[in-house]
Amino acid sequence: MQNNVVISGAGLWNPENSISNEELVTSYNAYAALYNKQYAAEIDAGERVEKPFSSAEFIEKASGIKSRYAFVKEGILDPERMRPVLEEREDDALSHQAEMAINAAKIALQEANKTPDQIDAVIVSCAYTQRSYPAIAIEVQHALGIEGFGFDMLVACSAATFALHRAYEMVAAGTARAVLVINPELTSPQVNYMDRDSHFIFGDVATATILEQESSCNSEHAYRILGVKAQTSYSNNIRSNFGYLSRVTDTDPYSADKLFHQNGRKVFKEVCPMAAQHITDHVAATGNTNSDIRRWWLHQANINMNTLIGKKLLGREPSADEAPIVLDEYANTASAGSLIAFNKSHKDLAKGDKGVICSFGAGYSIGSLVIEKI
Ligand code: CO8
Repeated sequence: MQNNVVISGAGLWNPENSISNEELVTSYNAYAALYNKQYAAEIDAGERVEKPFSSAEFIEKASGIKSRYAFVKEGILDPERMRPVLEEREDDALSHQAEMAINAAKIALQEANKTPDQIDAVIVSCAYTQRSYPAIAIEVQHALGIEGFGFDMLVACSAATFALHRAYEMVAAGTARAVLVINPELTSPQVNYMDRDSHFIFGDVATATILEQESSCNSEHAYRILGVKAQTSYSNNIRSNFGYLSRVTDTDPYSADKLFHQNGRKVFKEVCPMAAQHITDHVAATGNTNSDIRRWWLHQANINMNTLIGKKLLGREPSADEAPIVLDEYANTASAGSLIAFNKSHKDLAKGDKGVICSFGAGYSIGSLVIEKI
């Protein structure tokens, strides 16, 4: 006997600081000019590669990104630093990621009409956690006064959807009455702001979602989960070698391979057909066809990817109302993109409208939920 499971609340929090393409390109180009001047002799001798210049027009055209939020802006735009400046906090102070997570969680709790005593589990799921243990989820659980248990999950781009799947299973099985899933995507510390190909891609944000039994739901906007589907297929095309072994492999823990890097063209080519097929199969498995879907809350990595996937799903380009885009304001926020889109555009749906939340990217990983407004 399975419980019907609903999404009963969603929360979105973004930092105050925004960085435009123009600001980012100005600082990158100043850095590149400094670099090329400093290593002019080696570059002339063919021993070192000259840094190419970046362009705001390229970024917007190739990705759809116009700006991104940064948890801390200081340092990112400094050509002598090219990474944010975060202060280290004492062990007994709230951690950076827990702070982001709590900001989003409070909104989700309010939207779901739930108090902390009605939540049985907390999952913090994102592309990176700032420490191995204790789990950020347990810190959040403690700070919010939630009983039960919490744990962290890392699934890169699909961290949010895969965590929603785990929450769905717990609520369906009755091992938790309600679960709080949070995605504090603090990506800026892992962005290589010295790499023209990727310096513009990511932004910081936190999303949170409450899942609970349909029988206990008393929120204004709730969505029954009709099905969940996940798929992974190993690929090195999106990779970060950052990890705890750097200390013993005697390698530079801050070298470029320890930061986000990708073969963007290959990712584009390989992930789009996989994602479109995955979604079509999933929608069919719930007894629907793609034309029955009122709204598509898709992963937000690149606007051209979303257009292509939309065309494969519908046989035509989806409208902004059907498949909302948040990339322009938020950039790629690792796993949170589809949920930012959900947060910003779900309240206008009518009872019976169906939608798909879907992530795709690093791993490769694809995760989806088919939902219906109740
Ligand atoms: N300014 C000017 N020119 C540039 C720039 C720039 N900033 N960057 C590249 N170029 C140049 C290239 O060098 C190239 O020049 P040439 O033709 O002379 O070689 C030319 O522009 C075209 O470059 P590309 O072929 O690379 O350009 P694309 O049109 O393919 O666009 C994109 C590049 C935008 C990266 C695109 O390929 C893309 O978005 N692909 C999909 C990427 C994707 O989905 N990635 C998944 C991201 S992973 C994720 O979502 C979560 C991971 C975990 C989180 C990590 C947090 C840090």
